[in-house]
Amino acid sequence: MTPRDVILLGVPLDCGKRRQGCRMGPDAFRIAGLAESLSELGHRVRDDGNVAAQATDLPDREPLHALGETVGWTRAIAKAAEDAAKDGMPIFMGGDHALSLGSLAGLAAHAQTADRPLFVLWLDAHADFNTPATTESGNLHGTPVAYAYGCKGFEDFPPFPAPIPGNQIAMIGLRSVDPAERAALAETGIHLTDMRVIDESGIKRPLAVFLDEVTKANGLLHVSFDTDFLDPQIAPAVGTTVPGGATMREAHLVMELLCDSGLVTSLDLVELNPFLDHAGQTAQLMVDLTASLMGRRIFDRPTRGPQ
Ligand code: HAR
Ligand code: MN
Ligand code: MN
Ligand code: MN
Repeated sequence: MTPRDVILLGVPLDCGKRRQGCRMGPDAFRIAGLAESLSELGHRVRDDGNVAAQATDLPDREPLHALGETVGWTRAIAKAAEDAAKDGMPIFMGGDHALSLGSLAGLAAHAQTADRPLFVLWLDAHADFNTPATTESGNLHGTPVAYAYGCKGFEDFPPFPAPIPGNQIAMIGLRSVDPAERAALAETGIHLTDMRVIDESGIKRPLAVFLDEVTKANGLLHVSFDTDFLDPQIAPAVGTTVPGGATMREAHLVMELLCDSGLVTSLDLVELNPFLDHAGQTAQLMVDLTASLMGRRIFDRPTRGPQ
């Protein structure tokens, strides 16, 4: 893989849901050796430290959890994302998935300036397609894709720059989708790959179809990796575990194929809750998956098997 200028941005945001612990994520990724793993692969890595939460005087509004704080973070992260995207490949070390309200907004602004379409790959058990109006939990980590798609209901947030059309969004790994999300998704054209499709036909095909579209459009590609995409047996450090997730090899294969494509321009690593981890196993797995995305290989392809 061609060496990249990687910019690590810690985002200790924990306000997207009630259960706390994701704010320890950035340090867990650092301690698990994210920067070192990427440097070893030949990339130029810069750790810009943590993004600071931005104060806001927006009051909270029931039943939403921590609305004001989340809007403040969204502004701060969007600014950091837009700046970092000019310099290289940002990797956002979360933090819960509310982080992506900001990363997507900043990257969409960057894409607009670069005059290229922004594509989004959402690796997640969940669709995160609720709006502040439809969410039953009030947890805003369940909303970033709806914000980026331009759904109504986000009036308290900064207007999303250049909403992303459905055919530029793919979700892979789905196994927990709320009724309101299912109804809303039906009309969007978003590429939906649930776990059953993966069971029946493998994870490679839906990914390849989407990557083809990114290539044809000369798009930027943002990958948003929710730790709960992975099966909880291999990734226990998640507040909202859903059984039946991606296996170790399915996840590595996705990252290896993304690496081969050369298309990825930014990455979120979110929902890691180190407080729930077993001796750093989930943090380490997320770092290893990122290394696969950035060029770590068992062998160079094509591999010669037994003749
Ligand atoms: N759909 C549910 C809600 O909106 C659960 C969302 C959980 N989201 C995450 N990230 N853990 O994907 O509350
Ligand atoms: Mn998510
Ligand atoms: Mn999730
Ligand atoms: Mn399409």
